[in-house]
Amino acid sequence: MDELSPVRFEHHREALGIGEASPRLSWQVASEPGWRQAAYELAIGDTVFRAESASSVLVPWPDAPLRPREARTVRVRVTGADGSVSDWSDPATVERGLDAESWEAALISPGVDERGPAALLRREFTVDGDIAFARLYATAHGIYVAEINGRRVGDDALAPGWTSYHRRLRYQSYDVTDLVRPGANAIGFQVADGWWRGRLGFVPGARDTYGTFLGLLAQLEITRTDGSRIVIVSDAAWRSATGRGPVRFADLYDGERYDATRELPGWSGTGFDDSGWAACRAGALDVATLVAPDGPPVRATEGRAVRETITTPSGRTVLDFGQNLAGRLRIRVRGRRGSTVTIRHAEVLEDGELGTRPLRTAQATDSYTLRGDPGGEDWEPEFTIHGFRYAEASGDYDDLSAVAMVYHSDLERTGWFACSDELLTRLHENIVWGMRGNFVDVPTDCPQRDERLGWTGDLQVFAPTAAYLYDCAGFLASWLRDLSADQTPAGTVPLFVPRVDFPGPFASPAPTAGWGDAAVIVPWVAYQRFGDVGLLRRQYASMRAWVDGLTAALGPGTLFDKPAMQLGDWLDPAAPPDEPWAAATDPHLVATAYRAHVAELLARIAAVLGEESDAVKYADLAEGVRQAFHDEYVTPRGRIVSDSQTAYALALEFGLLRDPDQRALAGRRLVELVRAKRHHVATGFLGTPLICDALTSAGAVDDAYQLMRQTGCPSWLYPVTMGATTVWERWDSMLPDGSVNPGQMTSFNHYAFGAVADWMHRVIGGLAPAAPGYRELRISPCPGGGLTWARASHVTPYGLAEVSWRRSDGVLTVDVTVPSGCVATVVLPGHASPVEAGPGRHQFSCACRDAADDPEWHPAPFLPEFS
Ligand code: RAM
Repeated sequence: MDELSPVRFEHHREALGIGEASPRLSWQVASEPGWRQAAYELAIGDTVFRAESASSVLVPWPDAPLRPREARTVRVRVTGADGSVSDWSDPATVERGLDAESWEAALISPGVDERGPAALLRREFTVDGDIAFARLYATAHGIYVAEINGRRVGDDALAPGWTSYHRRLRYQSYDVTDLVRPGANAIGFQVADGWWRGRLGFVPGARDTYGTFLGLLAQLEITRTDGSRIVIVSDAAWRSATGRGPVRFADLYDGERYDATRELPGWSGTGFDDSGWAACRAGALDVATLVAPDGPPVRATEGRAVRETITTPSGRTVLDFGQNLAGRLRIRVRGRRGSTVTIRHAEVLEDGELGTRPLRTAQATDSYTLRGDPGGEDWEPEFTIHGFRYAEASGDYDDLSAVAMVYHSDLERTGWFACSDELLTRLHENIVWGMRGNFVDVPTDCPQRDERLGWTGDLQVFAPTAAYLYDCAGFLASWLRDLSADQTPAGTVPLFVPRVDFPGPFASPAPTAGWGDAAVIVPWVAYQRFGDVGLLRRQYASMRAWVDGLTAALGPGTLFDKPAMQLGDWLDPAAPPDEPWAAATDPHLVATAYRAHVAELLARIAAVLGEESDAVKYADLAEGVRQAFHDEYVTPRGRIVSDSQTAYALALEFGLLRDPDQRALAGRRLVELVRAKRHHVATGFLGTPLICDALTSAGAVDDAYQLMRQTGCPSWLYPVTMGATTVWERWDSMLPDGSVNPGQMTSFNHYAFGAVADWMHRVIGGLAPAAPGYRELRISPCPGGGLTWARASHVTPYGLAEVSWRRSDGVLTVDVTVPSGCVATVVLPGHASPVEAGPGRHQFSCACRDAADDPEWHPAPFLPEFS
């Protein structure tokens, strides 16, 4: 009979301490082909709720809302249209966190506060009676780690993560039942500067972004077997020490200095003498700003061994982990007490030495002073993170070994892709690593230099790829809440979320196309991929504020030509290294195209939400802006000002050309331009995600393949041929001679150009959503580029979908898996009439040209050759 997954609550991977009182429920069915769900039953505790419904994704919570702290166990079973009834699923437990009224704790700060070292805060307490279970709820101004009776609480890192702290401060809920005991207990916290007041951003000297004092809010609730509760809260009775513990210094950018000779054994246990410590100061905190997580925390997800130990030309020891990643080293070292090991991190080698210039001012240096244990000692920093592949170890020690611990938001992997071209497969792997390195609580541009900000434009282009590779629905939902919270009163979306108002040109956000548009595009993508209409509803006011704010500033049917400064098609290869905005495409053309596109999307969103008059209003707006675009930038026959690949790609993919002749000419012109560059990339952040789709829909999929398979610089595969293990910020972050690009911004781990993976999944793999949440799929692989096989698989909200094709002897064979509850439209190359496929596995085949027959394109340039 059918197998059912346990129920999931909202988008939580772990449903302990959730914020929702009525969490929506989802499950997946593994069914026989042809089976359809007709009804479901949810057993919540002892009560069963039945609904005649085919839905299995984000169905409404049928019971009374959860009260704060309340836990429920939920099981599901389904009835098929054929009358068959499944077994009950395994139980899944949900537990709500606290609401604003539940907080009794006070925000406390160390009595003596000192910048740099982690502060220690502690108290002892007694538990009388037997313990049933215990929860710790905590957050900080800074980043924290808790210990109870000498044992670490939880396995997450960099808590509470980074949100728009003054508007939304996330707290964590931990099950600490196993750490507390009847009788005497102690709890201790280390709190370090983190995002709160550590270095943040690229403006020299920028720190104290959110405040000047560290703070801790902690509430430990111990429930006895008789149901009564003991509550231990942070308050002025806690004791604190700063500058006494082993963490001498900790900063996200600069690294951590740990002196093991200064460890305070037993500091988080009972009987520790803290009489010399200072009393804590209690401060004020608006508990209404406290929020529970929407997605999983940051964790170590993998440890990577040293691939090679290198002795550099200057005689230094550099460990190569063979993979660029975000994380930190876990070392085992033996040596003399008091001697220090220093570890510097970098993504590349330059002239055989650690290449730290791309880090700009981030020091990315950790150090460990040894206790001198004869058997060796283990250490990993807690309060920092680095983007690196190489680590240089120096100092006075006998021996040292290291593992690179990979840290990112602990999302569930849901998407895979591979094909017969090893370089393309490696590119895809690099894109996955680009996501891993940058989905570290916030979607950052890069993980290594003095930046690491939630740049809105980067995520806007990468969101479809991200949503395929990992279940990031909760992660995106959280970030979008910050986006809304951080919009200006005029609706302007900041360039990076959480918003940081640095002095200088970034002091207050100005409307920026492609970046601010994340407000509409990211929720739309999340809706398409995860089927969450509730998210659209929640973000709707934010979307409208962005679009209406622009209308107020620019007028209804107008160009987006103010302010003068737009980021445009950022970092196209024509832009000089230090003028990344100076792209080939007019930035106001780009901005106007985005404005029309986003107004159109908002009209569709309004229709989905039943906001009929808004749907008309935004459709009119879109039409007006399209007309303005047309009047200003398009010739009657269909040439577009700038005459660049990005200009045509935008016009074609955003549906800005209504006249079929104009569209046809624009498509042909785009192909000419792509060939003129001999299939080298000529697009930046905003054109790159569209170019392959634009070629494909212009009927030139072979040119898209040629572009995709190009290995010369600039191209997607050029970095792969240079040994890249992640996606680079620039097409040529490393120049062909192996030197590092001289530009100020030269990251080797930026996901933006990896947005092309979405085309790989949908067009090479042939796996695309055709209705929200993949309830309907479009399966239409387009073999080409000499590939002999490809495979794309994705765990949709309904279960696994897979397309796998191979071609030989003029025959294309396509194996397809359609999840239960879904229907696929299968379109085979050269076959005009699509076929419908229901849940289950199917095989199709058709005549198809052989891989070896794929046109090898011999360009006859229409434009001067690319140099
Ligand atoms: C760079 C960032 C980011 C980009 C902005 C415009 O500093 O790294 O990728 O969005 O500039």
